[in-house]
Amino acid sequence: MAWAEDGSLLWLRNPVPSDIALRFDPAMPEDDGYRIDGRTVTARTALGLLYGKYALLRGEQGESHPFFKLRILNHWDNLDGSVERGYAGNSIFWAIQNSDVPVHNNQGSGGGLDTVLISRYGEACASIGINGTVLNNVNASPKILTGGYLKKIRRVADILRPWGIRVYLSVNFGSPKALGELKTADPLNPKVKRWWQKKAAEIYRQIPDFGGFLVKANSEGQPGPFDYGRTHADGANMLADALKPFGGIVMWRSFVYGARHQGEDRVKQAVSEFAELDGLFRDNVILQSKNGPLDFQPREPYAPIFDHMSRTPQMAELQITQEYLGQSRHLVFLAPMWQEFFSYVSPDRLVGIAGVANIGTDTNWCGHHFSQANWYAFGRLAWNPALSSEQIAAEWLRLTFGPVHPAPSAVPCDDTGLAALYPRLLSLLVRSREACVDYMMPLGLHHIFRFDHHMGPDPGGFRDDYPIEWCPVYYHRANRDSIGVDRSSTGTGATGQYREPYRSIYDNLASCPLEFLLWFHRLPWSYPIRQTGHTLWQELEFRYNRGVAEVDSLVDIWQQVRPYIDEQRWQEVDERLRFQQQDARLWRDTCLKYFGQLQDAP
Ligand code: GCV
Repeated sequence: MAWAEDGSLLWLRNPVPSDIALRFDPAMPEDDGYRIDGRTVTARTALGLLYGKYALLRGEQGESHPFFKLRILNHWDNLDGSVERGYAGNSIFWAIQNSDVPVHNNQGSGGGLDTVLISRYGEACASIGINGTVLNNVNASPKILTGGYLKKIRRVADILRPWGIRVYLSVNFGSPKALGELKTADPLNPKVKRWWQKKAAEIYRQIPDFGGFLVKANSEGQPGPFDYGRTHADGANMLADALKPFGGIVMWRSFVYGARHQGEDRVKQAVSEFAELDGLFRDNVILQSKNGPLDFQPREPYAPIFDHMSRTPQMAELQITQEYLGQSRHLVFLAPMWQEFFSYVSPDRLVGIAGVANIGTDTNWCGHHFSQANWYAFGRLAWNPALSSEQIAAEWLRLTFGPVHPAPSAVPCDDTGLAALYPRLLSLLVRSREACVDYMMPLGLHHIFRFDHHMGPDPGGFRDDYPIEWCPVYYHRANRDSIGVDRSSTGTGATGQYREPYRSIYDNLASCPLEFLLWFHRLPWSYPIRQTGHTLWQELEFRYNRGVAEVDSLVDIWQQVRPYIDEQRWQEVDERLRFQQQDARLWRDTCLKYFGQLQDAP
């Protein structure tokens, strides 16, 4: 099987066919959708035609329209070129200073910008319908708003515009003060308001289609309106007013804990802080919330904040980079997790979706070849959240590993053997997230990762110099007798934040789904699991072992596809799968040993 030499263009190895007819139809619905009939693409907009061309490449026919208006990647890229929670090299936007780290395909002469790379990124995003990108980390450096950086951002925006991608920035709420231009960043202070208005005007002079700001405020040490006794609404509205004349939006994050509601169960704090503000935000403010109430765990119940903000536009933030799912070293296909979220939070309630990107300067973009499937899946679900995981996985597998057309004559292009193995590969891909839950944290366990880097298990993790919400022991509370957190109405009351029927389903031990059991309930080790006939302890053992066996199956199928995949990619994936195999065992053995010893303690 042939593999494009540059090794980088993922699902776009096959060029868009050149014999396509393109037609405008002003009578089509007012969006960037398309209609494909044979090799004719029809759309109302130029962007619709572009999207349609890529849809044709993946074999689509018929009419299709974007579900979410905002389909945005969030890059947690720092200005020094590093990427927070990035596992695929450095930032593609912000160069590492004085570094000889090679940037692949660096043919661009953009004065510190790899214009070719950024354009390819734009094409890859456009091919799956992504239409916005936040270029820098939510832990934002105030410097991003200074002249030199704005010039650079303008150039990035110019490169991405032909691909239909609008540029957004994360901003530091304390910027006017941090940059030494004002003595305060109080959102109600007239000078502060004026500062942001001027800054917005300066940005729009350079980038007329600039999208707006993403803000992490009063969270994990970031400055925010609380610093001045103001509310999140005061802060968000002040920025929204500055952007409004230019059509910009503010995406204000609800990921907060340890500030105003310090000491409360961490998973309750977003609702405690934001619910009372519903209806108080300007119409160009969108509340952006992570899918779960904690922090991108392999499995969480949905975040109940989505049930509380009926008068505020909302966006869901999903994490494509696998901070808590084996990073770029485990094969975990995330579409099933995101679909699970949509089964609780109807996409109709959301105006957009954001995905924390897993993209860096690694030659294969994402560190693990299969992590590209998560970038792809994010785009496809942002376009159509009703797509099945199977369909997305099948598309991606075919585009990524299928034959390259036209096949180079020197390489025999027989994919019948691979086709025979596809169903198994596909099914393992789709099951890989459930496998990860099983070998890391089954039955609703969560956040038992090693400190700081979040790779690997540390069920006994405790440091008294850290906030308790960063310590694994806070999340399972296991002792000699029991394990789990009572978040029911007799415990922290987190179940009370959910709409019915979920409030009752989760609150009641008998109806609580097994996958959330220890998230919502604290139970003795001998608790009988009605559905399986196991005790709680036996069920944990069973699930840990099941997860490990699934990874073994992945390794096995990867051996079988070897003849049909180019050797380089096969080797690179194989090496990571073997690491995952070891790591799954490490998770199982460490957790079972720790929990087992607790029960044996005198
Ligand atoms: C960008 C978690 C991550 C942080 C991240 C934060 C957030 O705490 O570990 O790296 O910061 O979430 O989403 O703001």
